[in-house]
Amino acid sequence: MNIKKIILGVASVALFLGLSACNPGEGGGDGGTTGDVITVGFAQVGAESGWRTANTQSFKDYFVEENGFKLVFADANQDADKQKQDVRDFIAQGVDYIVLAPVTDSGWEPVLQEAKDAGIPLIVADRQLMVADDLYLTYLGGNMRGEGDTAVQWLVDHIAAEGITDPINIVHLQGTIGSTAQKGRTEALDEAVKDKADWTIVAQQTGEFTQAKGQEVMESIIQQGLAFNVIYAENDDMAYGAIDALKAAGINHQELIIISFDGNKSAVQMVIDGDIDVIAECTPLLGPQIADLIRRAEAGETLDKVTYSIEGFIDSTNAAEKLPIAFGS
Ligand code: GYE
Repeated sequence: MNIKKIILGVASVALFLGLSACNPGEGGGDGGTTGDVITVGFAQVGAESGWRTANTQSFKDYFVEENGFKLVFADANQDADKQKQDVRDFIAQGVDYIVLAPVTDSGWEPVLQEAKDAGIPLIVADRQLMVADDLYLTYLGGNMRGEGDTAVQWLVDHIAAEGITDPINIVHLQGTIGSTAQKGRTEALDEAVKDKADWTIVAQQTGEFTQAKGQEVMESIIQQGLAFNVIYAENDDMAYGAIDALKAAGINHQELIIISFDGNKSAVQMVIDGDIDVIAECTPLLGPQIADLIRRAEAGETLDKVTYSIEGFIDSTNAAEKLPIAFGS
């Protein structure tokens, strides 16, 4: 079942890099402002994945003085409680804007209310929040449920195109439980499985978006002797870890259908090499686009509440063309 064939249907769309119009030195609220420079506190999730590293770099590269910004960076180390404290520290410092990439999506009302009371606009980036609209300025990032649907639809099309009649037994490696990245991608698969008599999730466990945990979980699944022919890994790093575990156990991973998310350069190369079958894209290069939103807010524009990145999928039909523009390493 080593099948890397042409998938018709959904056209994949180039990553939206969205370089903003240059308008440096504009505006700046009060408190924390140095001259015309806008001080932005960025509450980042952690450093768990290649996606995250590229995301952090995108902010650090763009939010510099020559672009009219000063970045104050906080790393929550994947700890949702620490992250709430990080945001409170930004409020205490009186930064001009807060950008929050939330580890998980709940329990944010009190902190967001505090930011609002302090008059500090807060932009949610990368992962969404389950809060009332008036508690934040805007959201920019991936449509996680959409990405999950893209991956599931690819599998449906693949099964049809290849005439696969075997039951579909899926190992599901989930991201950080309670993050919208996990919830959206998981819901898409769960719903699809509910609908299809011959699809089964044989194991569903978090690998916390890390390579090490992805490998560990896969090792234990192999030890349990479960039969599976599909791996649905909610990011590239867990897919790398799972593949390492399969190789170590002498299982030919190229015989399986491996589905991943993100689109790091090495993962795109693995699609070309036949190690991964499809990646649902998710761009981490959000820094310049967030800067653009801040400039527009400074200019008094009313922003859309939600802006989703343009995302498609990467498989054998387009990986070679995606490789040179892929993020990270
Ligand atoms: O897919 C994963 C990272 O929130 C979209 O977080 C992000 C996810 C991304 O750790 O690699």
